[in-house]
Amino acid sequence: MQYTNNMMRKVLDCESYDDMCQPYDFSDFETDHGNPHMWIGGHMAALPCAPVDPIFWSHHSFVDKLGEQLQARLPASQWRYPNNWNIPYQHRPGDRMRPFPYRNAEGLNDTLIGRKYAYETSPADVSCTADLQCSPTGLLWCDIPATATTGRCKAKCRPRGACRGDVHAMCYCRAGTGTPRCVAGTCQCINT
Ligand SMILES: [Cu+2]
Repeated sequence: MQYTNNMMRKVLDCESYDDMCQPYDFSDFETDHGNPHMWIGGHMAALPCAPVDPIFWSHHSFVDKLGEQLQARLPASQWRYPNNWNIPYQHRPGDRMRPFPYRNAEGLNDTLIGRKYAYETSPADVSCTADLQCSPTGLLWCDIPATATTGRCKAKCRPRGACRGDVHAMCYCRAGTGTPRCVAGTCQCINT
């Protein structure tokens, strides 16, 4: 969202996590991510309350996805939180990420923070006739109206998310967490 090809190229051409953060006080990664906060304005333009705007989550998911794409290109040895004398206060590896119970460097460790996110790029052409055309990894589905033969690729919902009728294809379950089912308008993962 709001990213040009050049902005994405600047991230994906970085040679390490540290490289992406340089210079620490004003990196392109930070600036290019910050501009949509200001253009959108309102809550988005104020650090303490930006997350109350729903678009915050869409924007930051994309920023995270860019980082994940760079990580996939680099050897693991280049994806380390920097530790040197010129890192600003509150950004050092051992500083706390308030209000969360984590330190900055721990943010790069999916196991430690108990979160593992998956990202999928929308197909260039979102018209579809089958789920597999939308999503090789299963995060998207093909929504075909009852009165049509072609539909559009859309994101699935996670457990407790809303779904329609008994359209099980709208629901997503991580591997090993059960079979996705739409039950009375709510996505569930059912162990069979
Ligand atoms: Cu932000």
